[in-house]
Amino acid sequence: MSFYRIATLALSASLVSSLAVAGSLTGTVGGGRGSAVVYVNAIAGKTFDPPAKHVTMDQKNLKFQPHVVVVLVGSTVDFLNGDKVQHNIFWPSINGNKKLSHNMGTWPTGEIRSFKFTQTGVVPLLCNVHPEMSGYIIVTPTPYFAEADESGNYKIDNLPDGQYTVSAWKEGKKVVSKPVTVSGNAKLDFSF
Ligand SMILES: [Cu+2]
Repeated sequence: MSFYRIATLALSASLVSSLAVAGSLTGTVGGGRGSAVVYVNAIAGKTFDPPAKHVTMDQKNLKFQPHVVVVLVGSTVDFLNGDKVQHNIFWPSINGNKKLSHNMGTWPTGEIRSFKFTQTGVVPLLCNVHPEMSGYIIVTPTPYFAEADESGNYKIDNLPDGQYTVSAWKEGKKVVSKPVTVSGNAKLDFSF
């Protein structure tokens, strides 16, 4: 095979990879302070296995840490009490559905209680020992999610080309959803 033939083949291969069937979805979540999460809703014909590894939500210095945890539906969250005092965890609803409320109980330092989240949506975490404590679990339908940074920028990588509904959650606000067509890299902004 000639050098040119090999070079041509290499060039075609790189063209193919640059015409990748996936890209990044980027944008901003505007509307003031507070945590924000952006996630892709269903991807037709695809299901996603939740990670075997548990995600930890700590209660430390009388705060949920981190303030927001985002997990794929089916994931298990380990709720750790990292403080020297007892904490409780309960949520009054999931996605506003009070039938999905749950009280995990109250437990001492160093102990973990786990919960597998099988419903998608916003889980507002509270502690009935410390009414000022607040945190969130955001349970997403796909692994294509991102938290916005302090400036409101978000980036979801390796999103396959396609047409999706993308949702944004911002603390204290109702979830906003928008359609987007992804072909390579795409942009989508949200404002609250
Ligand atoms: Cu507490």
